[in-house]
Amino acid sequence: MKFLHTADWHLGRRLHGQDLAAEHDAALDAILNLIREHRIDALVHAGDVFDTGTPPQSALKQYYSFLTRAVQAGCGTIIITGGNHDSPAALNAPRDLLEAMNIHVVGGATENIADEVIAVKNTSGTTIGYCCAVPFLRDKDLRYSLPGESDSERSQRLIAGIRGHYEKVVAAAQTMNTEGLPIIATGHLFAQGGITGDLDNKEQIHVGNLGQIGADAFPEALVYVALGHLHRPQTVGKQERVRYSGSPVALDFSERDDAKQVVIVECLPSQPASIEVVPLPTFRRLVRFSGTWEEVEAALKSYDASKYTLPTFVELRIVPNSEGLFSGVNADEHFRSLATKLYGSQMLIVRVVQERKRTVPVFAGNDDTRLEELTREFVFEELLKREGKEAAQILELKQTYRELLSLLNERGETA
Ligand SMILES: [Mn+2]
Repeated sequence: MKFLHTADWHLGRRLHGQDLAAEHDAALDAILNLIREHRIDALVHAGDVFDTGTPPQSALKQYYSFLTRAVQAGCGTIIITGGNHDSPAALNAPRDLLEAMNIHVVGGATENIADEVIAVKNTSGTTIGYCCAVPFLRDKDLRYSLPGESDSERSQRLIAGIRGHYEKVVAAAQTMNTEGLPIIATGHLFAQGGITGDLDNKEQIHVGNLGQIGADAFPEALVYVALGHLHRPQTVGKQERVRYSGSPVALDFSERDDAKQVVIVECLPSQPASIEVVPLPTFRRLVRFSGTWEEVEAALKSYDASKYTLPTFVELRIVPNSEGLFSGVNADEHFRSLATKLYGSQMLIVRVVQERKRTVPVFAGNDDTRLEELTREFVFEELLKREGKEAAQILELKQTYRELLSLLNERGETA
């Protein structure tokens, strides 16, 4: 069984108002080429197909067009699992139709766990392996939260729930697998020791976080675990078989220096998986220039924008110089017109942040922290403390707040 592992496409994503459809198109074309070149039997998507639960029509078109072309390129089986950004209902809506083309969709945890086990078939219709297609597991898929539960109790409950889920789904796969074929799994979760981008992504990760899972949560019977959720490619707990493919395109300035790739895996019965990491080209460069006005201007002038197919997207972070003053000129206007003069349509400044010295601290004792570096939950807790709420009350309100966030998250209305 030879399959391609990818995740976190976030089709329909906009970055500070800019459409990322062009790099998505290019990355999907590159994946299709790999499917042909490497004679891939199956495509395995570990979640976050779309950026929101209600993706734009253009993103849906991209998705369906890709699926059709992947089948034409020789994919015998396609497995799509839902991530925290996906709406399970939206992803599942065309399930019966797609099944006719051997495209299997598991948008959310299924009522009968055996429904998450997919027989992977090649183009001749021969079963060559099994995939435990586990989507992002929501609180309600695991166990309901208990009143008065502490953070660590909650985390332990979730971890136990996730472990239990994998034990059950692998047992179901083993029952079906009378031929002794390789069994793999997917997952959309935050694994222990996982490296996220810089602070920009903190909020996103925390909202979708369901406690941290170690590599040992995945039964030994799994020859490979294809993970999604973290956008930077990495293995979990130094185990080669448990890894994140990462996102195929940079979705945020925090990912500007990350390698983008897919993983091609070949599994033969009773052998460790043979794993090949295949880098994807950078179609669009995301760049951040930070420093004083003068430093940012110098960096902008010395940049080489000619190396990439698509216009470079730039974020500027300007800090006050030693006199503590900005130049009197409007920064947005100044740098945008400078970029146009230097690079024409090859560069677009999508965001200019002017960092001012804060006069009122965000919260006591840490006057350098910027609001966007904090998680929502942290800010909420600080507010409760400031209002003089008691510890027990804070615990309860935090839990309600969390449930509310996760509800919103499920509807794709946030993060
Ligand atoms: Mn994601």
